[in-house]
Amino acid sequence: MLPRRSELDRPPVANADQILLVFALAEPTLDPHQLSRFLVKAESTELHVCLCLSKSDLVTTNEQQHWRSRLEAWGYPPLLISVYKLLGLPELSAYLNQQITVVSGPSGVGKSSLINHLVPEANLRVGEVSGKLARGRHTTRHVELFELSSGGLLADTPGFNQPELNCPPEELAHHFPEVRQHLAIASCQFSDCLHRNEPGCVVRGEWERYQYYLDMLEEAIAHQQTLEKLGDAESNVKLKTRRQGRQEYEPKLETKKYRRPSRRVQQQVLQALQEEALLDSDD
Ligand SMILES: Nc1nc2c(ncn2[C@@H]2O[C@H](COP(=O)(O)OP(=O)(O)OP(=O)(O)O)[C@@H](O)[C@H]2O)c(=O)[nH]1
Ligand SMILES: [Mg+2]
Ligand SMILES: [Zn+2]
Repeated sequence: MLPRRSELDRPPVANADQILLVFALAEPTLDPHQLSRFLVKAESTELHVCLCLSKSDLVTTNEQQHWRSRLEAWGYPPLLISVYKLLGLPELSAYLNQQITVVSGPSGVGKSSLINHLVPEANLRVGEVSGKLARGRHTTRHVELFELSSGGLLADTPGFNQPELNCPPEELAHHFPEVRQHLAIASCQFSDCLHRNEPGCVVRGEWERYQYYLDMLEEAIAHQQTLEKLGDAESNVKLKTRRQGRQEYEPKLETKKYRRPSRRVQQQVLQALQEEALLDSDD
């Protein structure tokens, strides 16, 4: 096994250099909230993120231009492609050259179709999109690496629709290029500013995704609180400070195991488990 330079948990891929996030311009409809969640999730890996908009053959040039300038303002100049009409593919190939790239995105956006075009011998199964929302059908079920003839590896991955936002609340803002840009020229009055209502905040303001940031922040805070409570309820070790300030974990007393957790903790654990089950079934 080679040493690991990077490691993703979902999809499980080690030593990737970059993420190619694929979203379709249509079929399924491009949802800016969903795209933002994927972008934040991708940024949290600290790998380089490239945004690719597929199925450009399905929309007008006006629509293409709309998304191009909107996403440029977010900090992600997109690469527009069509596998059907063979558009934008040489530019994309240049980006993939000699790199290990994870291809990620919702189900049905054409990840496997793209890889089939770039690596014909991959011969991947491709699925129809269906239903009113033209959702994908989760055709790809596993992660596989393919070798590009020009050098480099591409990982096909199963699409999923709702990435979980599990980054610490104080890190969230750094996953928005717009915020990084603000903070490169000025600082908030408080170093631990969460950019909500704090005085002297330089991030709060009129950028398009500011409300998305606030919504995701609420979610990240709730997620952290659930984790803390789960930890409290389930942990069977406790931190003990010994002589000379040395800290050690020691098992909690046996009797603890039989003590009923409080109703409140039981409720929270249940709720967290239910949410987890819902997220899984959404995939
Ligand atoms: N119009 C158009 N349709 C495309 C294009 N590329 C792929 N498709 C269609 O999009 C549908 C989904 O393609 P897939 O390659 O299976 O999508 P995927 O992203 O791998 O989906 P999952 O494996 O479910 O995550 C198929 O019906 C493809 O034929 C394109 O450039 N234009
Ligand atoms: Mg696929
Ligand atoms: Zn601030």
